[in-house]
Amino acid sequence: MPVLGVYIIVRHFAAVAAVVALALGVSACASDPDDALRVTTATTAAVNVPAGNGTATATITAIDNNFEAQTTTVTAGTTITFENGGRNTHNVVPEGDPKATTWGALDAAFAPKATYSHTFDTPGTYVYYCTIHGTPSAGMFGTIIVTAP
Ligand SMILES: [Cu+2]
Repeated sequence: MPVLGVYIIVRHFAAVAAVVALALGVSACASDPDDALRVTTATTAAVNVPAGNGTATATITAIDNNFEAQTTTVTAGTTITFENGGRNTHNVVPEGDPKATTWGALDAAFAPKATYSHTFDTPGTYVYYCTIHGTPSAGMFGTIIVTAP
């Protein structure tokens, strides 16, 4: 039946259109400030000091819009490099230090593809966030746990 065939084709295109609309919607949301406080899946990473005199390093990547890994555990003395792997400008700001005077990188220093490194010498828990897309406890935030060597 030709009518049924047309109906199936129409239904097929409707499904494709829905998928395309969904993809465009997701894409648009990537730069939408409204999704700044969306719930993201927590991720963790642990880095060990290499044997001998090697310098331990770790990388935390800012994507649109969260930090990967969200929780990073390193040994004191580890240099952590933050890289902006997203398309949006982000920043890395320690909790309680919104101008990043102790460590961190503000917007101008953390555009897409930019990197910022800091060596964490003192054991402790360091909460940081992006002031554009998060708070110290929601959205684009992360925790660095520095353990004693
Ligand atoms: Cu951000």
